[in-house]
Amino acid sequence: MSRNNDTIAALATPVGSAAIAVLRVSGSDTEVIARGLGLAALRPRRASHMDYRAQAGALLDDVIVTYFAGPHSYTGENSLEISCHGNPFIAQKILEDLLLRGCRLADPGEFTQRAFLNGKMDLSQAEAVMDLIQARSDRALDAANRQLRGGLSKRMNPLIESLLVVLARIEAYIDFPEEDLPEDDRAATTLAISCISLEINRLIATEHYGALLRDGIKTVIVGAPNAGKSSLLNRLIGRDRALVSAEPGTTRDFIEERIVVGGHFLRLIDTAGLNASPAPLERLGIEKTLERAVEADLFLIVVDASAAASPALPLPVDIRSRLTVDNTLVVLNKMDLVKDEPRLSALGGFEQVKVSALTGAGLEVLRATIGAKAEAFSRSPEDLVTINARHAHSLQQARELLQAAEAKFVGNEPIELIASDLRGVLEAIGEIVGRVDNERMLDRLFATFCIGK
Ligand SMILES: Nc1nc2c(ncn2[C@@H]2O[C@H](COP(=O)(O)OP(=O)(O)OP(=O)(O)O)[C@@H](O)[C@H]2O)c(=O)[nH]1
Ligand SMILES: [Mg+2]
Repeated sequence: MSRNNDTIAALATPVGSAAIAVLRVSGSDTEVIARGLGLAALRPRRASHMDYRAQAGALLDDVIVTYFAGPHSYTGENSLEISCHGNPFIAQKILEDLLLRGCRLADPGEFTQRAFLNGKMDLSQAEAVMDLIQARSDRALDAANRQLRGGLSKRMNPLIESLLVVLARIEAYIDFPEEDLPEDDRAATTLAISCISLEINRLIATEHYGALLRDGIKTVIVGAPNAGKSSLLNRLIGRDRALVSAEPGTTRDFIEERIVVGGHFLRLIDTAGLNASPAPLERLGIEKTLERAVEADLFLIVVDASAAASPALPLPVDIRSRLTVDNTLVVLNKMDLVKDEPRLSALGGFEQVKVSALTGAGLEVLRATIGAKAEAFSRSPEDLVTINARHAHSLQQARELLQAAEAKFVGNEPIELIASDLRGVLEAIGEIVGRVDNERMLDRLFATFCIGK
């Protein structure tokens, strides 16, 4: 028995009091353990209500046990799910008993790792399981579900196929160094390499979107002191998180909260008011604000619309240079104090929403507008796949090797050097789905090429 099919057990639900807790068992001894628990008929996917008795005889709980026969299980192995009452003490007793019965405590992610090793899913799908568990917005959920159903693999496979074709085409000439690649093959190879390169670039470009889905759209609330930034944050998150006071310069440190607006996951950041002549401590806060603001995705510029003077903002150039029509929303706050139209010449170019953080007026419109902004600037095609940092790393490696191969190809360098680079590209891309299918490559090589030419 190897470490890859010994029998593992773990609590599958969080530790804490709940209606139920679920324990999982998977591996080669599953049947023996199931019978030991008193499950006589091992009928797959049938839930059995039974007493759970520890090996020593003590009654621990009444439980529901479901047996899954491999390969039609999550891990691909025979496995069990045991639902007990959601008491961490009971779950722990059952887990200890399962260990006594011969299970090993599972490592983190080990059930999914087995699913991967047993061919139930590829690496990108295994990663999608994590994304699914962590999804915090409709969009993130959507992307994770797509990836779990093989979205990324579907994009990778044609790439792998084209690379195999290119390799097949040129590798046949390795054994005939005196022969030049015929013009047809040269042209086809050049075209294929640029198509592959285009697709790799397209995929790399989705990394930022993936980060937005996973980590949230970084939305920074900026504005002059006392404009009502903290009041707005509190309104948007629905509780009094940030300190609000009539005294300017209240917020010193930035405050970050996560919210979902219109199906988008936002990291909402309240910052210190931008004061042109700040006190020393205030200055530190402002520096932090600037740090946050330069890397923000979305800007909510809060303006006190009731201020007598035209509320032109002392927006530092670092921020001003980042503002675009797509990523900026001007929030005219304190509308409850405004009798006439608010004046706002300096920021006239940006979309504006009138609100009162005090009364809550205009907040629904603001939410909808933020949602629309988030939508517009993170808009992506239907077949969108998003990549994570690991995928990006592999793709960048693939891109470098592909560029090297291209340069060698243009420079008429020896085919074996080009082929070696391209095999590197194949390997880098294979890492994404977690397989470097050399056997398939060889089959393909000989199947598509007639060497007797
Ligand atoms: N009338 C009215 N007062 C508001 C509104 N929003 C905020 N205020 C008041 O304005 C003052 C400043 O509000 P804050 O939310 O602390 O403003 P801030 O922009 O976070 O201020 P700093 O952190 O000091 O930069 C407080 O007295 C709030 O009660 C509003 O919509 N209407
Ligand atoms: Mg504040």
